[in-house]
Amino acid sequence: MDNCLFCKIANGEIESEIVYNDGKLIAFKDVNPQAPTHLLIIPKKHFATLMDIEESDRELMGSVCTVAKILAEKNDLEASGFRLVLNCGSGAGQSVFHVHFHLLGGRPMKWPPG
Ligand code: DGP
Repeated sequence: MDNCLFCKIANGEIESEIVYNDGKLIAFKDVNPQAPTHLLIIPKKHFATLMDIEESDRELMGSVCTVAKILAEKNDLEASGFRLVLNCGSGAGQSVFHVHFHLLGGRPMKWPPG
């Protein structure tokens, strides 16, 4: 997708600190971290929001949970806990319109989120 920041990160046009890459999903450090661990997990395939995925994307999107587990283990977050967040739409705080999951950990979390 032309002019999509996260597509450009996924294809290497824009630099980022990539911490995971399996060909279909990548994860990289958030440029504006809200917790000691703040990673973004994204499908390389472009979807502007979660509402753009289709039934055929079930496996791809489901695999995000497995990658979140792998990254939680790598960052020693199993015991302390962590949060996996997806903002869908500007009303929910989405600012980059390429589906991404925030993996946040390393500090206590409150509920409900703001
Ligand atoms: P959201 O508000 O849910 O759409 O989250 C977008 C996140 O993307 C936000 O936490 C900051 C992060 N971000 C924005 N631009 C860049 C960038 O150029 N590089 C990286 N690594 N993260 C970015």
